[in-house]
Amino acid sequence: MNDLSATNAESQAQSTIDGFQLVIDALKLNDIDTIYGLPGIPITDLTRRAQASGLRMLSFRHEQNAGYAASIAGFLTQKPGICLTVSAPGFLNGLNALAHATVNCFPMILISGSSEREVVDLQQGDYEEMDQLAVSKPVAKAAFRVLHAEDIGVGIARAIRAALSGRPGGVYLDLPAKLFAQSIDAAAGKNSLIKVVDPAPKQIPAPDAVKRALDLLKGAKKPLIILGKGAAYAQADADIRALVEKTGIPYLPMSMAKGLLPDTHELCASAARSYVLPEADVVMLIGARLNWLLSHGKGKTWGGKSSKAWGGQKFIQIDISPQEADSNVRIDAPLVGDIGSCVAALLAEMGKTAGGGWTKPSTEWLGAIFELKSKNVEKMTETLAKNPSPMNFHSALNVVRDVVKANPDAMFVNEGANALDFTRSIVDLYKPRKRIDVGTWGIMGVGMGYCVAAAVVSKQQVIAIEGDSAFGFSGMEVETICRYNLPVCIVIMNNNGVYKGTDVNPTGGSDVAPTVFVKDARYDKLMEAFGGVGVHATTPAELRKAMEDAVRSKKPTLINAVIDETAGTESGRITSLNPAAAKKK
Ligand code: ADP
Ligand code: TZD
Ligand code: MG
Repeated sequence: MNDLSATNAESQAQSTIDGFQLVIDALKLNDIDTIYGLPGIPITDLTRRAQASGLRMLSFRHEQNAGYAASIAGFLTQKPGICLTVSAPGFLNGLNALAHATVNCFPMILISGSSEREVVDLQQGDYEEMDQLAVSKPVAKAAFRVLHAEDIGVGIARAIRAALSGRPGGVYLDLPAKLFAQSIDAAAGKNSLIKVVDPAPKQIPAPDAVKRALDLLKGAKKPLIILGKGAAYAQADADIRALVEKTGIPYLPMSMAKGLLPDTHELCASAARSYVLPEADVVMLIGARLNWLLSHGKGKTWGGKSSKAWGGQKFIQIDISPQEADSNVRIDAPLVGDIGSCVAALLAEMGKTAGGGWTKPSTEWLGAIFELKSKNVEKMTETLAKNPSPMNFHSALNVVRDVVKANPDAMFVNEGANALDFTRSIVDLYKPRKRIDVGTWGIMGVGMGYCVAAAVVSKQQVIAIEGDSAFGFSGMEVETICRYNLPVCIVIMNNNGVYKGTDVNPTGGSDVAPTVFVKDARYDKLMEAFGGVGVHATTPAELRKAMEDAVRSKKPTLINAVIDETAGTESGRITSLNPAAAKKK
């Protein structure tokens, strides 16, 4: 080869760009910095080249966990979390997390490689054959497929917009194997990429809707604000706090809205929940849906006479989705827009009249709440101070509560049944978006994926409180946590099973009952297998020392906290959702 032809070959090579590179460049152009995934045909080289190009490529042991990581990264950052999988089975493993993202209103993009279209569509039996686009649609907010390299820019731009705009959700992007190898002219390729401008445009509420909401609120005798995870997502923390404090209205944080204002705030009514829900006359929902978690806004929880009867409350609902209002009960004042704009508009309107034109709720209402709160807090303090042997949820969580108080910046992951419900009510959070948990579906398995994403995104210590069953769904990712040396402290509330460890097989056969696991299992040894720190803790003092060591050392740590196997109840706090025959205390 002479010099001239070598130069020609070089310039030709330089003047084309392939599908792999276009995908990477399109993501980078849109400030995506991390991919959560698992390699294999046809995306192995995509994972390698993503890493080589400076993207952080985090490999998991199961796609579901990568997907949950991506979904919560989306929640925490307001950028779509990216999950990358292989075709059919890898895609299906990721699909659970995509559905979870859509249901929870988290922005996420599941990118899966797929097999040859011609073969798939004729159902000729390709390697990992599946019509993934069709399968994804019922659980995705949107789904797209790209067939030509020159369309990659558009495909990724559409996916980003769909994930972030309006009510956020999970988007599927199908990239067939052949696409990655396609080469096009480099300049044209570069030109085809789109940097999405204003992917989540502000949605300003209509002035008359703002006025209607305020009028209703002003007339209230016993107003209540409910903050949901939409409010946490919106990152309008200062204005939300100002609204609560200026109006002086007591508020209830939903699980993932805990810490939006410190849980110890004087207007926090969590410890009087069962009083404020039926008693309130006007309730303002901010980024919270009236779904099962709020008993659909009616029934006995809300003071209704029967399980489906309306309790008489009037509702104001701030939500970005115009279709959310009236989904369960009448919404008297829907306020449609993004939470930041809506809350700012309420504050501005309030500020128009002298002195805010605002009178704080009656001391009668506030006083009754404070009184009940103090009583309940006192009762809880007593319970927490007990030191039974074996340890129970309360004595263990008393320790966790202290450690979280001392480390308010730590991210807090929580799943399980009793391990979830007790933790939610006992452990206070002090800052926004610190608590991430089972979400709208009450799903088990988010734990370790959430730990990885929380550590990576926040660069803070992560503390995870896990039921022993809950942990099992994603337990193998402790290897991932050790591999990336993440500052994650996992506490397993080990009560030998699902809800409790005491069920027996009524036939007397050798199989244990369906809710029971191996007794006295040593989850801590699992962590040691990968070089992490494993601790077996049987007393609050041992648990405290182990957690403090973990936070100090930042080493991946798993503490097997031995909990009284009789301590839990069936399904934790949601026993009543079991069909009648299965109910147990
Ligand atoms: P929780 O489970 O905490 O009660 P939900 O997931 O039920 O919360 O409700 C969250 C609500 O917040 C959804 O209805 C969603 O449309 C809404 N939402 C999410 N992001 C925003 C935003 N930026 N502005 C307004 N509403 C939002
Ligand atoms: N599978 C999935 C994906 N999600 C679920 N929520 C369940 C099954 C059912 N389930 C619950 O709702 S909680 C739970 C299961 C299996 C585990 C409870 O046991 P645990 O917690 O050890 O995690 P406690 O502390 O023993 O109650
Ligand atoms: Mg358990």
